Amino acid sequence: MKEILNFINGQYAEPHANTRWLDVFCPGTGEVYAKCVDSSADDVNAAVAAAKAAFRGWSKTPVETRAALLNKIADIIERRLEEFAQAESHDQGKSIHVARTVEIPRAVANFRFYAGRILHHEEKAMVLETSPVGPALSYTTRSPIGVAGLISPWNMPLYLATWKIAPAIALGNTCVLKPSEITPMTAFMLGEVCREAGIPPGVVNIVQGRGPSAGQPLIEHKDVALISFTGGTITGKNIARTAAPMLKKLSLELGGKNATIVFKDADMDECITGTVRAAFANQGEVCLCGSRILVERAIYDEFVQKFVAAVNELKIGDPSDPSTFCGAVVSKEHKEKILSYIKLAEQEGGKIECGGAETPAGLPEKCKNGYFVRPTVVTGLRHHDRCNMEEVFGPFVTIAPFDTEAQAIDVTNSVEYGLSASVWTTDIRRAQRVAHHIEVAYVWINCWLVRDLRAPFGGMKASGIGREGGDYSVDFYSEVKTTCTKYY
Ligand code: TXE
Repeated sequence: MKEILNFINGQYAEPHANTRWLDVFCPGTGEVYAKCVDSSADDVNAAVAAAKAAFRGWSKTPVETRAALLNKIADIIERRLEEFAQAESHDQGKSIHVARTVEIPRAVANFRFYAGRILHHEEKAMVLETSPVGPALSYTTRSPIGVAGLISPWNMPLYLATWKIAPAIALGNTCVLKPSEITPMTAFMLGEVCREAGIPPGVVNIVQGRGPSAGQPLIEHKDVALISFTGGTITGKNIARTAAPMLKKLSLELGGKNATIVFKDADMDECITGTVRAAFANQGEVCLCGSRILVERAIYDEFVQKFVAAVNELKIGDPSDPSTFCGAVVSKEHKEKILSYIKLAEQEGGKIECGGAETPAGLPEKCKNGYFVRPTVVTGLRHHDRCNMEEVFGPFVTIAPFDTEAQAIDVTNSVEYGLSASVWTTDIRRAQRVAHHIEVAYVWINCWLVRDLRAPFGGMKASGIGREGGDYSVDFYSEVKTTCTKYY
């Protein structure tokens, strides 16, 4: 059976005598297909020590060299794209089509983007004419910070791990990544890529294992200067409790309960296609998925009927089949969590319009024990019901009517989260007004999940602290210094 090891100081670390192992499941079949090291504080300490030692050299490495090395990582992942896509789909349950066309290409783009970004970076200098000492020249410089602790989730494993690693090392930091213990495979493969690319030992370290055993010692480590975390809000709060008193730089990208707001003048066909994708892409396991659909009452019945008809057309099944839209959800435990919300929706008086708790029909024999949940649409719930307030993070969506723009805004803002929303209308002034008044960090108008690496990304309220992406990542992964000199 494949053994997933830590990658420390440029090599895979041999398991020690008392290594604890975790089973790694293939969500599409329910079978254990690998075992993964459950690292301890000792492993984390070794990784941080390697990162700290490597920082001395890497932080002084010219940007041209760093950029070239990042581009080499991108080239190798691109060359091995199919292998990475197969591994991601097998490990996570997502459709191979999504892994091939979106997620692995995005991992490549993460490295290329930050390679280019550091080559084109400029800082400001200015002459301060009003200085009491006469003119003074003030300029800013940027320095790497040290060892970055990076903790990534299971929904887009390589995509989100590289979203953190690429800017961290591009800006001259070294890093220790702790991927999700549920989906360790592609991060494991990344170690080999770093070695082949010639990344100096210790610049990228990967420690595998569970949050309490491997993640906690990483965030508590005194030599870890900054932490970037993507995951659940409860874990994020715990990380903040640990890191804040240690004055670590912190970026938290947490959960969401995102509204999809549909006005009666929306282009119905475009809107149905877009909102179905927003609800069920990657089995609903995207923090940006629109899981609460609010529809203006005049078109509510027509919308529900067309939306449900479109959902019934989605192909659910074998993740390795490129025509599959919804693959398996990530784990048995996560499947049970989603099913518990389907049950709760009924207890709260909701009507299951399609989907439900039964296993989907027509699965191939090899997928009989996989973790599949039918895309489920619920109507008839009240806005304050738990199914409308809590993040489910699966193929589960609610639809409810609204009467006025003000009500749509109030309902959107009534949850604790503030990650994203989409607004569907042909009235652009209304769209921009609504976008302005809703408490979320990312709004799409007549589209969903159009992402650009230059755009800031993060959440407000319980969806997180800070932004990453483009200049925001440059700011997060570096320190700015102002130097002021008497000019003449
Ligand atoms: O996430 P966790 P879980 C949401 C989603 C999901 C819920 C729980 O609603 O159902 O969170 O998922 C590491 N110190 N999202 O439990 O635990 C953990 O090992 C340091 C939204 O899987 O937050 C993993 O690497 N690290 C989301 C990472 O945190 C710790 C994506 C995320 O896992 C730790 C995933 C600790 N004490 C889930 N405890 C999004 N925002 O995209 C855990 N971890």
